[in-house]
This record gives sequence, structure tokens and C-alpha cells, in this order.
Amino acid sequence: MPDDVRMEPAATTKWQPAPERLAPPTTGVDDLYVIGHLGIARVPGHSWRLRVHGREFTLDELRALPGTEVQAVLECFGNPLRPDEPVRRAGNVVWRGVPVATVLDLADAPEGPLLWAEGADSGVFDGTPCSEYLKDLPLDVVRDRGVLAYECNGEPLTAEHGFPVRLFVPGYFGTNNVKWLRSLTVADRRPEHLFTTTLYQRVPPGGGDPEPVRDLDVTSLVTDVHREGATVRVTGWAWGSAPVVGVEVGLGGRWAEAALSAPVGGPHGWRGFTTTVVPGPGEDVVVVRARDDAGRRQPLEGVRNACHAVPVPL
Ligand SMILES: Nc1nc2c(c(=O)[nH]1)N[C@H]1C(S)=C(S)[C@@H](COP(=O)(O)O)O[C@H]1N2
Ligand SMILES: [Mo]
Repeated sequence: MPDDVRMEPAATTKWQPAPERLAPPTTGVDDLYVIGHLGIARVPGHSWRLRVHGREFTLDELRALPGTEVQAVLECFGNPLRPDEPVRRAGNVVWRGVPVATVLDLADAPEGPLLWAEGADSGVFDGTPCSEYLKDLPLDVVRDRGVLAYECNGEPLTAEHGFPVRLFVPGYFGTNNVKWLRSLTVADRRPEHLFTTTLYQRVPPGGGDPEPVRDLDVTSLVTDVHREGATVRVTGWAWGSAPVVGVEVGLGGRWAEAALSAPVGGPHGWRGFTTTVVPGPGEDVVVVRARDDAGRRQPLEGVRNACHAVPVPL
């Protein structure tokens, strides 16, 4: 680890807001969950460099390149040691930065199927020492929509969220969005690493061989349930890698189709849903189920994107 990168202990590395904090269409940076498997890296901006096939970019150089902005959901896959457990860590924020393609072109990067992205954080996760955080992603997808983000919601990234620069790929699980990014390398094979070939692998929902977790599942989150006279209003957000086309709210075995609003900020932002339901005696839990235009629907239970079930307040 270079001397100028300081790791903060694991106690500060995991945080998430209560669901009601996620009611605003754009999530405040203070309400954006934080995950750092190895701790939080404190990286000084002046000495930081992004290495890309022999080229080095300073933060000022990146900021001087033509920028782009994308609002999209950042969502955590969950604890990689318990991959079936829903954690509902997500936010919908605005990223500003440089398209990854711009930097790959300036560096004359070769072609290849994969892009390795390395973060400057180091430490121990689940007993395994790591000299860096590492992910590998399909180069065509990253070239198409990946951003080297240096701002979130119009402000420089905070240390928790990856200062000076992080990778962001709309539609992909949070684990792929490498914080404290320090190098990008085009490659023709997957790297062996705790965070690539060991953890964050799963049998895809349709079955088959384990694959790296990339495309977001279809999912939804309830941010508010309150009584309005004899009815109960249920409100929240739904999103996934494919466009959400419907959200149903269940109560006592009956399902009501909710009204949907347009995705907030762009195609990879979340969509609002709201509806009212009328509880019968003893019906005190609402369940929300989203579906997308790829034909996926949230399972009721047993998986990480199982339906969110929320008690009806008295
Ligand atoms: N360098 C580095 N990048 C990382 C991680 C990490 O531990 N180290 N965690 C990943 C995971 S699992 C998630 S969900 C997101 C969380 O981003 P946030 O803390 O900004 O919300 O960062 C990803 N990028
Ligand atoms: Mo995560």
C-alpha cells in the first residue's frame, strides 16, 4: 500500500439509513449507505493517479476532460457471505465524471473482453488478506456506459464514497463500482481474487454455472406506509437492470396494481410507486412485488430480492 493511502478501521465501513430516509427522489449523500469491505481508504487527491496501460491521469486532468452526468440507483448485492439475505441497501444519486471510454482511448488501451478495475484499499476480509480491492467487468458494457465519477450530487466524492474517483456502471450491482480507483487494465481472462472469482458469484436466477453478480435484480423498497381513514397508503421505489413495468401491493392475499411514476433522472433511476389498500381484520402486513420488461418478478421469499414486507401501523 502506498504510504499516502490510510485505511480507517472496519467499524466505520458499514452503514445504512432507515427506509423512510430514502423517500426523496434523489438520495442525499448523507443518506447513501456505505460499504467498505477492507475499511475506508483516505486517499489524498494531489498525489493520486489513475493508471491505465502506462498512462497516468491526475485528478485535475480527469476534471478537465469533457464530463458526463448520470442519475442511477446504486444498490448493494448484500453480504457476500450470506448472498440470499435481503439487505435493501440502495440510493438514487447523480454521478458526474468522465466516460471510461474517453480515458481508455486517450491511453490507447487494447481491445479485450474484460476490464480489471483496482481500488487502493487494502486489509483483511473474512480472514483473507487483500492488497487491493479488485473487480472485472465486460469491457463493452463499461465502454458503453461506465463513468469515472469524481462528483456525487454536485459535490466532490466523500472519502466514504470513493474520493477521489470511483467507477460507476449504471444497472450493475454496487460491488462492481470500485471506489478509490487506482488502475484500469484491459484483460482477456478473469483475475483470481477474493472479490472476483470467490465471492460475488452466484448461480443465475434461471439456473446454470455460477457467474459474477453484475446486472441488478428486479426489486422494490417501501419507504412509507400510513393510514388514511379506512385505507392504507403504500409508497416506495422499484428498479432493476431492465425497466420496471409494474408493482403490485399485496395485503391479506389480494394484490393491487400500484401507480408508477417515470424513472427519476434517467433509465437507470428508480421509479416511484404508490397505491392504497383496504385492510380487513387482522391484515397487518403489506408486501410489495415489482416486475420488469425482461419478464422477471420478485420472488416472495428466500432470495436477496425477495418482496419487502412491512407492518401496517396501528
Ligand atoms: N474499493 C472498493 N470499492 C467498493 C467496495 C469496497 O469494499 N472497496 N465495496 C463495493 C460494494 S459491495 C458496494 S455495495 C459499493 C458501495 O458504495 P458506497 O459505499 O458508496 O455506497 O461500493 C463497492 N465498491
Ligand atoms: Mo455491496
